[in-house]
Amino acid sequence: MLNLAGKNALVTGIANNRSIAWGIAQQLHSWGANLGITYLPDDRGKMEKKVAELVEPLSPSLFLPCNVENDEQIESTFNTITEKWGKLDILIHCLAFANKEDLTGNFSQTSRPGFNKALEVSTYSLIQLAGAAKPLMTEGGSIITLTYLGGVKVIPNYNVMGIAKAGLEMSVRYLASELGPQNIRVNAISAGPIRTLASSAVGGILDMIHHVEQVAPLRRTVTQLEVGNAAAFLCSDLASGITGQVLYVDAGYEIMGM
Ligand code: 0WE
Repeated sequence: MLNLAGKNALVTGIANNRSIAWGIAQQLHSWGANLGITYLPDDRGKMEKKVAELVEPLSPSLFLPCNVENDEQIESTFNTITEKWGKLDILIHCLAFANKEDLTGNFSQTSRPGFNKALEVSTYSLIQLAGAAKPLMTEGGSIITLTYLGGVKVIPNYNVMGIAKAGLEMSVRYLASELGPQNIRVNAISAGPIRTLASSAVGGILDMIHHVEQVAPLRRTVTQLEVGNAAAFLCSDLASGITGQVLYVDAGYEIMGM
């Protein structure tokens, strides 16, 4: 039986009710996990209020601001986990950002600051959070991040995010190798395109979704809750032998050549 009772799970990357991280948080909660939720703070406190209202039904025992560009916020997040929980079992990394101008047009025109920003927020943050989580995962653990096919194959306009996801997937393997002896498993879920706050800001996402609906073996896209179920499996004891992997939750799209 899938059972996450007694497990403490930190979930990053919830922005609204369309976030994949929201689908994951709901499923972890439904299998009995104790949740800690982080949000990206803004100076007007709008995000804090919005995410707090959304997650209230999951009664998270921790609710913390965590901008991964801010070392103090990361330190404070993990200090709070140490104080309030004592140990961490599950870390869900659902963070990515690239400047909008770097997600369109010629990849060769990617600016150095744009490149650095995308890789800092989307790739380095996994390394950093895993490093901070390691000493807290005293009874083993499971780390999951979200990736996309654009890190393996060329997807028009994904551009610098493709490089960030390629680095992210390789980081999963290096982290899995380092943390395995401590029984900490590290895996990625490669989700098919879903309408979210991030993807809706991208031109042509509806055409991409329409394409997947024509071509994917299941003739549809996937939902946030389906990604959530895969995440629940990966961080449960049912997946105790799985680490360093990229699991495609994409209605089968990735296997197709035409
Ligand atoms: O990883 C992603 C989203 C990444 C993303 C999206 C945005 C939009 C708004 C990162 N940073 C930003 N910055 C913004 O200002 N996906 C897998 C969704 C996605 O994004 C694409 C896609 C798909 C699919 C971008 C271009 C082409 C396809």
